[in-house]
Amino acid sequence: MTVKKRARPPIAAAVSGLLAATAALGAAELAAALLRPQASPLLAVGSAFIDLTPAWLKDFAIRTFGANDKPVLLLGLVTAVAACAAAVGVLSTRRPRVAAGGLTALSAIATVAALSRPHAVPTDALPSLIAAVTGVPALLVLRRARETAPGPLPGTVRADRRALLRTGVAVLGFAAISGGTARAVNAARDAAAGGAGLTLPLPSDPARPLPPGSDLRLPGLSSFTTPNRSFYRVDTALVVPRVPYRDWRLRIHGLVDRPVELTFDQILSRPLLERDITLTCVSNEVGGPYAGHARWLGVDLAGLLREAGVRSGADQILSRSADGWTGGTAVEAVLDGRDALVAIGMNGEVLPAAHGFPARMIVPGLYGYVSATKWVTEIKLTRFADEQAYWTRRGWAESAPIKTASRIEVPKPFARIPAGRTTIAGTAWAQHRGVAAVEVRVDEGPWAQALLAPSPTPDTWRQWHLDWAATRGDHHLEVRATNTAGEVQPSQRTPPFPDGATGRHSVLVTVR
Ligand SMILES: Nc1nc2c(c(=O)[nH]1)N[C@H]1C(S)=C(S)[C@@H](COP(=O)(O)O)O[C@H]1N2
Ligand SMILES: [Mo]
Repeated sequence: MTVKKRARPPIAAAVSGLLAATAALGAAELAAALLRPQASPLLAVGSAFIDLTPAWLKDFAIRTFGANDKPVLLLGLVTAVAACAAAVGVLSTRRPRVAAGGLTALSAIATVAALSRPHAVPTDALPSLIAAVTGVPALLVLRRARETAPGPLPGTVRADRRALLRTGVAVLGFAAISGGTARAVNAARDAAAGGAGLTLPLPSDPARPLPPGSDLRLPGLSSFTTPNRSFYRVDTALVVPRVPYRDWRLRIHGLVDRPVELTFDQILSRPLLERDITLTCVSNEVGGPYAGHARWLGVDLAGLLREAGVRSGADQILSRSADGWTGGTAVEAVLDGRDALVAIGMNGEVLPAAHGFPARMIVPGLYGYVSATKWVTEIKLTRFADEQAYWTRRGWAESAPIKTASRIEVPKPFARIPAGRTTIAGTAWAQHRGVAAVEVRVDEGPWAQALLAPSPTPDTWRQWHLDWAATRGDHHLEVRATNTAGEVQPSQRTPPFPDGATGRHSVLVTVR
């Protein structure tokens, strides 16, 4: 009888692969931190993945993971790299050349991704190349360490645990030091780029104070003004772009008579408007959270365009951000008298990095993807027929005015509430037209008029509330809004793609 010895899982080999990859990424991150953070292999691959993701998958990610979609993507990416690295490690025992080739192939993918990013420069290839130049030797050194001692039989070798451990610790130490230095360099750069210490000038045209009662201050109802910290964030940037304001320029060009280039200081020295504008994302589902209200400070975008002199035939403002994202806004909308801004302040603070520092666009009444370009560096007057913006290229509508919407925030879905008098409350918006009425019905009964809180302008949302004598049992609460043009929110449910969701929000509650 022959006893077959079961092969032991090649754990040491897999761990070696992981260590080699960690060292490779540590060195690459350090190179990226010193050259250009965007050139980090993980970021470049992740960003390329985001841009190549089909719309349905992106929709799914936003729906499923919400604001966590980016951490989830990064985690997925790291897991995939780790799996490849472990496989390369196992392979390296018998087929070192193939394993080295595998690592090199991974680095080549990252190189291509880095070089294909918008605004890429040739040196963006370096971090990924450095990853290969570090990873392959690390892999081979660890392989040698696994077989340095003579084995029990003549001509065989056996792992020398201590040598292996020593090499492993050295490789790990290298990874930790380079990765740690990269972090410190990035943190210092972010701090230098941010607007900390910057004081904003006072507006020459301040917003009127909010009318008393705009904020009903009901428990469970979102506040009228959304604090910057809790303001929703939607963008394609895997890490928040950090744009040093001293180097920042806004270039207005294309179909204009006089191209304009402005520095941040020039923006600061212009008359600044302060405006209350509620921002909404086209990806918001009925009743969803991607809407927020802020008081923005900025320069009059229409004024800037008039200075540049928009040529006839230009119908699109193609704005571009520091990270290459583009938004296409109708010239007509910006010039029709609404308060479109190049904003530098948000709720009395310098624009937070996540919301577009040093400057972003804000246009009342249009969904963010066609109006609210963050980290904006370029405004090009062009024609819709000639150039398409980021999401338009992916099938989303060219023209995307915000649809009238309303949501119930109190009570919460599936809440259990005591019988008797209670309050139903929520928010409604129809930016630039304004909300004229909100109605609520219980169990498909007659529509009842909710009481509308005042709003400072038609460009903001409005809170509403209604008293309800709740009776025992399960109830279905439903809301609909009407804008000032008399258009009632349609009952038909449509998904966000391609120009914004429609349908009524409703919640089920249990009254005890
Ligand atoms: N540079 C850049 N600007 C952008 C986006 C983006 O992906 N990149 N997303 C837009 C979208 S879809 C929306 S809804 C708003 C959201 O702005 P916020 O993140 O400040 O809430 O920003 C817009 N501006
Ligand atoms: Mo959006």
